Amino acid sequence: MSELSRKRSADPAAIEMLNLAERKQYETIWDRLEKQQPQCGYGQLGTCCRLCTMGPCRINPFGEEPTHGVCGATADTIVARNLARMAAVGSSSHSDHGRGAALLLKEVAIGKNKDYRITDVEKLKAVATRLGINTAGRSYLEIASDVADVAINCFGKQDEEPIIFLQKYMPKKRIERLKEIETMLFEKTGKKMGLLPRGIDREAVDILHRTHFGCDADPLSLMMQTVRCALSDGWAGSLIATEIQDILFGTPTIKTVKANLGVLDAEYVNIIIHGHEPILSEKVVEIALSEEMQEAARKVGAKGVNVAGLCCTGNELLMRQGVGIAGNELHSELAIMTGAVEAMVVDVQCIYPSLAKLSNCFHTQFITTNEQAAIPGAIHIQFDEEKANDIARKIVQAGIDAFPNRDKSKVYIPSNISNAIVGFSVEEILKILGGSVAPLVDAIAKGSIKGVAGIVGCNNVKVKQDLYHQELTKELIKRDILVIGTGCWAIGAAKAGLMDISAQGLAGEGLKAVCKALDIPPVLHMGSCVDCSRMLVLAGALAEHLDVDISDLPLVGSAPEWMTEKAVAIGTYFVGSGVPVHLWPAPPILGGPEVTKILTEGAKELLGGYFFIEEGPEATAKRMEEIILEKRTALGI
Ligand code: SF4
Ligand code: MSK
Repeated sequence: MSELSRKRSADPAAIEMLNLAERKQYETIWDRLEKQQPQCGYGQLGTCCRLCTMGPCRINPFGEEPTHGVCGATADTIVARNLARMAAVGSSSHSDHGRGAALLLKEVAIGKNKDYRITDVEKLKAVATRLGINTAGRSYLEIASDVADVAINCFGKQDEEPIIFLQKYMPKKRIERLKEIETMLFEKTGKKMGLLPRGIDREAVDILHRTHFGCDADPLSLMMQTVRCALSDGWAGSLIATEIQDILFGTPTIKTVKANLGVLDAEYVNIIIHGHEPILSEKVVEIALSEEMQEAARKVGAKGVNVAGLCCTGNELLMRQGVGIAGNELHSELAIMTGAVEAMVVDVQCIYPSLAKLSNCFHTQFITTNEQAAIPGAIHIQFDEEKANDIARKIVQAGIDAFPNRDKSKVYIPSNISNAIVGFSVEEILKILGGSVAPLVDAIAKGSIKGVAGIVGCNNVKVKQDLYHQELTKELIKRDILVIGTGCWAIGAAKAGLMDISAQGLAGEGLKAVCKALDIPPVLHMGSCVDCSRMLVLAGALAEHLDVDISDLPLVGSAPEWMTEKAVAIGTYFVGSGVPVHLWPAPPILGGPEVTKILTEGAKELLGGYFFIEEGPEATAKRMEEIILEKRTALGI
């Protein structure tokens, strides 16, 4: 085993593949990180600006000249503008995903799209009821049409009222608190600083406008708009994606799945689906598993077609269809290197452009499908929801056609595979609790469960893959803190066996007893990145049950290996919802002392939620536990 590979990943399957990469000289994302060293210190601190052509400008972090950009912008202004733009991009990515789901629901409801259907009528009615849409005596298609209209309206409405989804899902106490902060800030500063989002598209455009040359230079005002934009993601864009995908494809139910590269099967045509939106991946799975395609695969000498997921679209498939997951984001190159992948099919987000070049070393068809993620060197098969069946057939056939070109001498699939119990939608959690959050609240009140930690986010090649995810998770459950989460963290936890029932043995006595009684692992998979909205809904249900604000609850979040702008949006909407959030690596804000203070101390006072930075799983778990204990004391439990 190469020392280098072991430094790069905590996952034994990844280590094997990294050894292979080293032997065969396949370039990986880890190699490219090395070539980037030393990385720019100004960039890491957030103090470089290239918003206009008088720049780029950089601020000296040691207080020497230059202390201002050419236009006079301070380090704090530059840091705040950069962070706001990150949140706007992250929110936009999630929300545009939600828009796609809403538009598809409308097309299905009015009969324009015949390739998709509504799978979960019960969820449709529940969402409609929550939104105040009449369901009595109406057909489910009529109801779906209205739900889609309400969702679509959240994107483009122009009035000043808060977005309907947020109004109907966010607990009243949190809405009131946000309103009070708006009023207080106005009284104190004379400046209008809104926190309640008016329209999903509007809040992102607002950031693009106010960060244009010569607009908002006030760190506080910039940060408040950042929170508003992020809230439009969590309580609307992402939430719309989750709720409508449940309606279209089914609300996840508890099931056992397989995780890690061992889900690939050398005797089958292996198709990996990577990206984010289940609109594509659900269809590819449905078509790939059809008898027609299985037979086509047998004709070329395979035993059939095997579909595996990767990243968040993998999480969507695993939650709803029980499809095995080949890995998280840092596994995407490694999966291709197994030489056993006939097609890697991608839609949007978290897809390395490097995959095109790497696929050329193999017979792998690297297939892009979305005009928002075209990648040079890939085979592009444009997806179109109205012709979904035909296009999915073409995609699967491309994989089958590649099978005879597989070079068997290049095939190496690590045998690592873990069992994971997944599918913890809020509906399933309520079901196992007997229909209400009361038993969970009781367990928290008694102290068998001290609190709940939500861990989310990516792999980041700067952090040893999965190590922080796994060790932090173990440290928390050992301390009787229930861990829930999504995204690439969830895949890391699944690969490490932390979502297996046997993980109960790693939990503290109190948490273990609760998990045994409910027959669940101590680490719950709640879905993809957009499904962080499920955690908000759960937090909202707990808060409403106790008639407190979310910020009063013993809840804490962490993104210990984060890297994308979407993670900035997620972290910020948790903070805006009242949840303290740990980040590692440190975000690019440390060059702006005022911004750092606003996001840590200021946010705590204003919002109840705030960011904190901590390095190392044990220190982080300790700090998260302290926060939970503080909240418990304040609640008098
Ligand atoms: Fe420099 Fe100001 Fe232009 Fe930014 S906006 S590049 S700080 S002159
Ligand atoms: S896929 S945003 S690398 S979690 Fe959602 Fe993973 Fe982060 Fe992408």
